[in-house]
Amino acid sequence: LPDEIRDKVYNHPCYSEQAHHYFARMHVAVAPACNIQCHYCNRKYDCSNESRPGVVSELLTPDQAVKKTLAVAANIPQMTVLGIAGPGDPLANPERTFATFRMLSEQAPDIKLCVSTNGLALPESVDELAKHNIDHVTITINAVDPDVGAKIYPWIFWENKRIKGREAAAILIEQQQKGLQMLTERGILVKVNSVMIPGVNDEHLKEVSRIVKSKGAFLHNVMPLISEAEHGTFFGLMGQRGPEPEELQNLQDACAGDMNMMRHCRQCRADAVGLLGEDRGEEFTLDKIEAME
Ligand code: CLF
Ligand code: SF4
Repeated sequence: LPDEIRDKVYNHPCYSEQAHHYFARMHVAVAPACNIQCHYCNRKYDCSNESRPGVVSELLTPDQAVKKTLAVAANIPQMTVLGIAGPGDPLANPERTFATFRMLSEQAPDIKLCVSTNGLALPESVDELAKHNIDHVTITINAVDPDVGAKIYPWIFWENKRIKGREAAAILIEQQQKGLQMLTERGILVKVNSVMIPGVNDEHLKEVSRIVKSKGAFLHNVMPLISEAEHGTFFGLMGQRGPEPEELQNLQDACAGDMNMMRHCRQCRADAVGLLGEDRGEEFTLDKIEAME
């Protein structure tokens, strides 16, 4: 890797396979609202942009989030990255998300800031992201074809209107691709997350991988749809299954021909704390942090 990129990834546990053994990340759940609807989301829980659907995260104000981040950083020295990944879409909550980033870049300049988004509001947010020295942005891209997208996204909220169907998917896809290009032009590393939905976008994700690579995405993370009855339904129907581990691996292998693939994602929750795969969130809930003071 060129030095400039190595500097950005060596201590980011999601962007470097190596790093995830030694460096930790934490999420603060400051972003409750969302501007789109995904069929696999039931809104009561975390965004599966990044997070395991079906978990309720501790929702914080920006001030509480800063307090929590500083307390965790004081207790977990390997904590290098603070991410905002839900429970809704961070960029659909710009005041809360950017207030958190602004305070942290002043009070804890050594912590890297990271964000994950569905991409609808990304183009209008790129300047602000760059202002906070954000080097890592994840966009969840499940389709590049509006006909496929329409099967995944029933509607978006766009220019004060609810738009449905193929038209909605086309706008979302255009915004995602535009945002991706704007970020890579500025040297911001982009990871693309895709949710693999058997029979809906599984074959199509190979094309997604080729296209995002050609636009400069650094890493592609294909995650399995987690479908359990209590997490809601897909298309309003019970029984949309998630992929088998072997199907997921075959797709990751097929994409790996032209793209760096992330294979160590743990689909962490919107308030996760610690090394990937170890969740220490329970040790650092707000009441426990207040009790430490
Ligand atoms: Fe969080 Fe996401 Fe940043 Fe990582 S998680 S906002 S890029 S700091 Fe990482 Fe978790 Fe997988 Fe996300 S393991 S769900 S890829
Ligand atoms: Fe749910 Fe996330 Fe989709 Fe919004 S982007 S509808 S929070 S899964």
